[in-house]
Amino acid sequence: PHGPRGTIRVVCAASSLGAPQPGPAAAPEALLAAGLLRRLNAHGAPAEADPLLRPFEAPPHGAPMAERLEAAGIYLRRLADHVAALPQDCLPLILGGDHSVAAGTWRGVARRVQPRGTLGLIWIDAHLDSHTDLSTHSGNIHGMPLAALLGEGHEALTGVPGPRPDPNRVCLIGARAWEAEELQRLTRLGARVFTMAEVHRRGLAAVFREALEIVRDGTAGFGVSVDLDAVDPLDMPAVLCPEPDGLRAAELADALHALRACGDLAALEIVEYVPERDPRGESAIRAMRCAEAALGAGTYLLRTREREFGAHNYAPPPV
Ligand code: B3U
Ligand code: MN
Ligand code: MN
Repeated sequence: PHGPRGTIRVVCAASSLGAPQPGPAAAPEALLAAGLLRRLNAHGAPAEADPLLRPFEAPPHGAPMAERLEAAGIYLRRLADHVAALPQDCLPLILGGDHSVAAGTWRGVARRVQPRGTLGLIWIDAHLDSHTDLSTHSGNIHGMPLAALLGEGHEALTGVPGPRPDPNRVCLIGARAWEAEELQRLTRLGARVFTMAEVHRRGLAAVFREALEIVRDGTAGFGVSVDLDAVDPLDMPAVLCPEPDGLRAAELADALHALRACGDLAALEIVEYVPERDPRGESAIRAMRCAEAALGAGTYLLRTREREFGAHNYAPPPV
């Protein structure tokens, strides 16, 4: 009994507007070709994919920042509108693209949650992504989306329609490479940064449990944004900016498994995969395992299926 409702909706944010290279725009197609929908189905998570959402205008990667910001701003508004308009009882899975797409994704998701309250956010990343156009060292927009979501930075990014997440309900996990301005900003705003050092000390399971408590406390739902560069390059070399000493892929999938029990998971986002750096497809499989772990048969789907068929008529599929 798999209808269009109570399903995973895959949103293909095929943009590299925020990256120094075009690679990540090819990720959604590559992951679908590698069997993402079939894998989700096999895990009891009926899934369907929307057509690719590509930028209409993409200035060259070396273009001045003002041009890239303008193009990104137009794209992010389209992406946010697309996500906001998805049916209430589907669970969006947003595939980047580089991480700049998050500045659209989470405004759109926050609009879906808004009638019930605010949105919490878990940001799993080697980096903090909390620069503005004024503080950035690299000029790359994928280093700015979290600051933008929290209301700081260029209007092209901060002005995407939708509520901001409460910074006190934002947690970062896996950070190990940042510039001082970013950490200062997040500390001032009140976000919780679980660095890689803390993950090593306490273990990912304990850190993830605490992060879930923070983002679910007083919110109407929460999202998880997975930048695949959070994973150690030994396991996940096919990313734009590999940083040594990261999470093990299996450890991350284990932690994400906890999301199956979260009926208030509002969306999952997976970004920064670069297919051209993955000739044997191993990084793709590990990326897809994150989605399977988080979105396989569990409370979220059970709840939406119950809504569709009535609690007494619905038998969950075998896992
Ligand atoms: N903080 C650096 C590095 C970086 C951020 N996000 C990625 N890399 N993927 C910057 O470019 O802003
Ligand atoms: Mn990132
Ligand atoms: Mn990153």
